[in-house]
Amino acid sequence: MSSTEPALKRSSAAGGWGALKSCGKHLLKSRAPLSGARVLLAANQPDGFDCPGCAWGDPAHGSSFEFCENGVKAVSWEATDKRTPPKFFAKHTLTELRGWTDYALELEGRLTHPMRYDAVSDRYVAVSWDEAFAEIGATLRGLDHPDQAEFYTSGRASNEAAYLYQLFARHYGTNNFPDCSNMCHEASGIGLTQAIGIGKGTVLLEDFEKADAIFVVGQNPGTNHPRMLADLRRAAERGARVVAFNPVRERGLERFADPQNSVEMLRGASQAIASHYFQPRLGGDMAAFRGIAKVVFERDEAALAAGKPSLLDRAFLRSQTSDYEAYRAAVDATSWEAILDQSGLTREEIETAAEVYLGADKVIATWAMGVTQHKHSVATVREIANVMFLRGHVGRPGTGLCPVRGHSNVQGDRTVGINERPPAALLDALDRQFGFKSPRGHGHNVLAAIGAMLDGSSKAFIGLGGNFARATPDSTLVAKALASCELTVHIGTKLNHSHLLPGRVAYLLPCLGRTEIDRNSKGKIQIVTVEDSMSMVHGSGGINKPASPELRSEIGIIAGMAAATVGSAHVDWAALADDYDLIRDLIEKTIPGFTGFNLRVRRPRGFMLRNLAAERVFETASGKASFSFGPIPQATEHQKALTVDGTFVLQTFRSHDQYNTTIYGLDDRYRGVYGERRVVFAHPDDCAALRALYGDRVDIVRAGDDESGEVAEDFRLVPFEMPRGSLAGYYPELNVMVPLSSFGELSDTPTSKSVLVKIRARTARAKAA
Ligand SMILES: Nc1nc2c(c(=O)[nH]1)N[C@H]1C(S)=C(S)[C@@H](COP(=O)(O)OP(=O)(O)OC[C@H]3O[C@@H](n4cnc5c(=O)[nH]c(N)nc54)[C@H](O)[C@@H]3O)O[C@H]1N2
Ligand SMILES: Nc1nc2c(c(=O)[nH]1)N[C@H]1C(S)=C(S)[C@@H](COP(=O)(O)OP(=O)(O)OC[C@H]3O[C@@H](n4cnc5c(=O)[nH]c(N)nc54)[C@H](O)[C@@H]3O)O[C@H]1N2
Ligand SMILES: [Mo]
Repeated sequence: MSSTEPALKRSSAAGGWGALKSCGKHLLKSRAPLSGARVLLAANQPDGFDCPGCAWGDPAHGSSFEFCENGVKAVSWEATDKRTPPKFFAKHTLTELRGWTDYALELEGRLTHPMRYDAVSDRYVAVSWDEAFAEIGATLRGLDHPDQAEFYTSGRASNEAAYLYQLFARHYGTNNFPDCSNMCHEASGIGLTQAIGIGKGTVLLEDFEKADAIFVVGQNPGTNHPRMLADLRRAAERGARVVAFNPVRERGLERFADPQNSVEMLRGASQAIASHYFQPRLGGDMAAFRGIAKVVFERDEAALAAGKPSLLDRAFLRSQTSDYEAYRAAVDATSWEAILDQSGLTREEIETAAEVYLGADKVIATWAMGVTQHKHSVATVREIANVMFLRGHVGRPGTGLCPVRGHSNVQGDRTVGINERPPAALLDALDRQFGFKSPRGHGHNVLAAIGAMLDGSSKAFIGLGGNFARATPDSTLVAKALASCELTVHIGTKLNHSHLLPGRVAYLLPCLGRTEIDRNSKGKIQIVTVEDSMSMVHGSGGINKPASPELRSEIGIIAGMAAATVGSAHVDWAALADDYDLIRDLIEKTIPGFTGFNLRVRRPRGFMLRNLAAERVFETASGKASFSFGPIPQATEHQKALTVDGTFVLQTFRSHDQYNTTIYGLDDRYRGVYGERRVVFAHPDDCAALRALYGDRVDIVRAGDDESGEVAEDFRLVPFEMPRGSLAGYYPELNVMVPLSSFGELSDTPTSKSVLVKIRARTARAKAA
């Protein structure tokens, strides 16, 4: 790379001493050293709690604590001994608090009391739970129609909480379930359902021990799925190829030092992870995979011509797939010129990737937000599946499709009914079980919910966790949307920006976190369950004393609101909240796959939900694994940016010190950034050119079709190994740049990984400040 910049200061390997040091720091900063250290030992243990850090699976064998730096941060952040009691709110108006960063807000610690917004003093004031439930119920009942209410879920909610939540909303009369997954893996769910008949991955953790090649596409596991890195490392050690596709050179994908390996730690050694690292243009993955398919077909033809056996899994293609011929024609019709321009890779690179693919008997493909947050994400997911079908890499040990989920229970929430387009079978089952009539019309996803709040057709927002105002695109508009509501209710553990945008009636309801002991009225400890990325369902029980005696579980809060809104004639909400086994019995009766739920979940590692695609039973329209056969996009945002002078394509990603909108610290160690978050990464040559024009600190302005003139002010340019014409910066600071009008085809997912922007000199106002 032609670099005009000094070498970047970056730690040499992911994990290692840097990770250990960082853990100690976070335990201290969160003021949770003692309970924090104890609580860590219970993470992902059979009788402990499920780590809220990510959705990666737990090993089926061996029970030693899997060290994970970012799991430590997630756990200790919740186990802090800092509190935001009513007297904190007495001191600060919401207007004042809106001026704080989310980092500062969360640093204040755990919420302790149910609070109601008082518009006269512009403050939250403590109320009793009963008062809160009564007014929420009355306000919901007072709306003209249940479809005027939005029931948002963040994917940390347990199966039991999510099930009760959807039951409440459907009983009340709406399917409005905007969900964090709308901004996350929606394209994976849709693309996989089309391709293999189920919107989940087909891979078990054991498959990583058998694969010969693992393609990791659009994902930064070193930061976001550190426990996956351990599996990749083991695979690399036994000689499997790990092939990374990422425009940005991510340290965590390159090298990893295992903090559990003392010899390695002392020697400062580390293991190379990726055997191959390809840096496509943003949104260039579909083209790259199409290129791989092109090479595979070429090589197959050559093999056949030479009288050798076919390189394809002909038996699988013939008997178990549909539209193979159409796909083949689509690949033939795609020119190399288009593939190379869109992917930004060279023909040699694509041939190398194809050779790894062809050289492996068993291949796994994993992916995350680098694939799902573009306009053509569903098509990209399907293209990955297409390529995997060619050699039968699904439903065979050591092979499979693996969308790596984000929130620790985002997959489970969907399984138990958080779905704005519910299947009729689910609604029928609920109606039969409870004797009410569920609403049949489609409800709102995140984008539709924002639209409805903005145009006044939705008037109530209930948030089961999450930080809606910060996680969504177009932050300025979304703030307006929330504040214009008749009712806002947020169930959360710590204060965040969404809580500071009250509707006319507004409540902030504090709940137990996953690490905390949840006792029922008889003093019995209750457990909840979650489902990981490998469809394993297991129990989770807290071990810490609750942050405040006033806290209720999410389940208790939902039950309280529900009883006050729809009454208890059809559902005995209080009984369910007092015994989660009863909720699991209802899940067993109404959701397929949960036979013997209460028994099976108490087994040490829980149980796996049956995944038919993993058994090569494909519940698609054709009854077969289905190839897609559309063209690659005419032009990606990155290609467009390269043709317009001064325009860049921006992706928003996560730093090493954050969990989504929760900021743990201001460092991004693997990318060499310390003590700041308002940075924008660019190719060294782009960076030098921009600096020459505007200096080191710049503003970022929306470009493309968007005329809003939104500006993100005061970012420092940082050179990085990434393609020309692209920029990268942190979510959520840059969410103001993501327009509501730009979203994925079929998925409606905001295009957080490809936004057209321009760079300009700092504004006069900011310069003066
Ligand atoms: N510590 C920690 N863990 C987390 C989270 C967290 O914030 N912090 N968040 C959780 C959640 S909800 C989720 S969804 C996951 C997110 O996990 P990731 O998907 O790893 O999250 P991002 O940081 O958004 O990183 C996306 C990666 O994709 C790359 N990328 C961007 N565009 C493209 C593209 O067009 N093509 C390719 N090939 N690559 C691209 C980026 O350079 C970046 O490395 O992590 C979960 N785990
Ligand atoms: N620009 C841009 N935007 C993005 C993304 C991106 O890559 N770029 N990624 C998207 C993705 S993948 C996702 S998943 C969404 C995430 O969107 P959300 O899920 O809405 O956001 P989080 O930041 O995970 O939510 C954090 C809040 O959850 C609350 N919380 C924490 N633990 C608990 C708990 O146990 N119970 C309850 N009730 N509350 C709790 C705390 O109050 C905390 O402030 O953001 C999306 N937005
Ligand atoms: Mo996510």
